[in-house]
Formats: sequence, C-alpha cells, structure tokens
Amino acid sequence: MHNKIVILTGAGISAESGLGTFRDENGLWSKYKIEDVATPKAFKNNPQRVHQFYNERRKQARESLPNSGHHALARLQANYADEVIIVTQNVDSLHEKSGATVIHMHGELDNALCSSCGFRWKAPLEMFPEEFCPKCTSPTGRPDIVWFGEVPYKMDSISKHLLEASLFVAIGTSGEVYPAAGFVQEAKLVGAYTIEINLEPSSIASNFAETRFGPATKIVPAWVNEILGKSPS
Ligand code: BJW
Repeated sequence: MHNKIVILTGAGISAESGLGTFRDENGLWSKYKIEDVATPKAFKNNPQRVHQFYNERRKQARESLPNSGHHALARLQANYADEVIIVTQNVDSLHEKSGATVIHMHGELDNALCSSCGFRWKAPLEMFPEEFCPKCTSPTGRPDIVWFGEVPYKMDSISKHLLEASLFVAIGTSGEVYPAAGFVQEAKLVGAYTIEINLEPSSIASNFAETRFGPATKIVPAWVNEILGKSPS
C-alpha cells in the first residue's frame, strides 16, 4: 500500500490514440525542427509557422479519444484509497477526457495565453499572429505551451508531491527532456519505489527499480489491476 502515488506521463500514452510522439521514428521532431516551432525565438521570428504547427495538433487532439491506458489511470485515481497524482508532459486533454485530474507541466493545446498580461482563455481551433487578448486587448496571444528554455508550470506543487511520493511511475516518456527526466531521481531520494512503463527502455531506464515494456494500452491497465487488487480482465 502506498501513501501517495505520483505518475508522470509522456507522449507514449497518447500514441495509441493516434497522436504522434516526438522522438520515435516518424515522430514530430523528424518532420519539424525544434528551433523552428518549439522555442520563444521561433515564435518571435515566425509566429505564423508556430501557430500552424499548433493549429494542426490542436485539431488532431480535439478529435482524438482516450485509450485504455488513460482510462486505467482515471480508474486508479478514482478507486485507490490514497492519493494518486498524475503529472503529464502532454498538451492534449486525453487524461481529462477519461475523467482524470492532471497537472499539465508543459501547458495545454486548448488554452491561449497572453504574453503581456498572463491571462488564459480557451484557444480557438485556429490561432493567428496578433491574436488579441480578451482581457488587456494587446495583440499578444500565443499557444499556452511551455517551449524549450521556458520554465514548466506548477513546479512547486510537483516538487512537493515528489517529496511525499512512496511510488513513482513514468509512463510513455523517453527521459530526454528535463526537468521531467529528473523526477525519478527526486522520488528515489525520498525512498519511493520507481517503475518505468514504456514501449521500450527509455534513455533513463536504468534509474528505475522496475521496468515493464510494451504498449501502454496493455501494460497500464494490467498494472492498475494489480495495484487495485483485481484479477486480469
Ligand atoms: C510508447 C508507446 C506506446 C511510444 N506505449 N510507450 C542540457 C542538460 C539538461 C537540460 C537541458 C540541457 N539543455 C537544455 C536543457 C533544458 C531543456 C531540456 O531538457 N533539453 C533537452 C533536450 C536536453 N528543458 C527545458 O528547456 C524545459 N525548461 C527548463 O528546463 O526550464 C528550467 C527550469 C526548470 C525547472 C525549474 C526551474 C527552471 C522546458 C521543456 C519544454 C518541453 N517542451 C516540449 C514541446 C512543447 C510541447 C508540445 O509542443 O507538445 O514538450 S518538447 C517535447 O518533449 C514535449 C514533450 O512534453 C517532451 C517530452 O517528450 P516525451 O513525452 O518523453 O515524448 P518522446 O517522443 O520523447 O518519447 C515518447 C516515449 O513513448 C518513447 O520512449 C517511446 O518508446 C514511448 N512510446 N509509443 C508506451 N504505445
């Protein structure tokens, strides 16, 4: 029995819902350069190109549905006797669509953010350069996404949860991007047991006490059944 389970998810949990990962073969970073679409400088130099990248992904994400991996985590959060915190690096809303409550550390495709006043609003399906902020009226709306070089959201809250974790599980993430890639070490420092669930060993698999490999739609529901003490269905 664990007092607090902290789960970190990455693009791999949404892969079987049809959303592309970043670093797999044919992933987003094989088609786009990070410096063209995922940095503040890219947005400053070519907002049209950056909006187009996120407009396409927003449309795809809104049409997609959660898979059995997302549903299993929602079931765990609803039925586990103690706290289950889900932190996601994903900018889609598939965890919420499955009924879970999550911390979005890299932002959300469904939100727009004013870079002048910090106001957030629901993003229209398509955003354009000089998107007006409904609060301060500046033409400074941007996708509410944490780009490289920006500080991820809710770091204080995430650090607090990691300090209290007795089980840390990373699902569908390559371990290539910090600070998320360092969470396993933070959890280990406070004595948490650590599990990696991924299609194949990530670059930081050796940091985990236990690893389980295979598609998230199979491995996650099986692990959740184990934790909830249910026989496999
Ligand atoms: C399956 C599966 C299936 C497939 N079932 N599994 C040098 C050293 C250390 C750090 C740095 C450094 N130089 C710069 C940095 C910092 C930088 C960084 O980490 N760079 C690295 C590239 C080295 N990080 C930052 O800039 C961050 N900010 C920061 O550090 O601020 C400083 C600070 C921090 C804390 C406190 C105070 C200050 C910001 C990072 C922003 C990341 N942004 C992105 C794009 C924006 C969002 C978007 O457009 O969607 O976020 S990058 C991209 O990578 C995206 C993801 O959230 C993130 C992680 O990717 P993820 O989810 O792991 O996906 P993949 O594709 O990499 O892996 C998928 C995995 O799934 C694979 O392993 C597959 O095998 C698996 N899989 N199918 C199960 N069916």
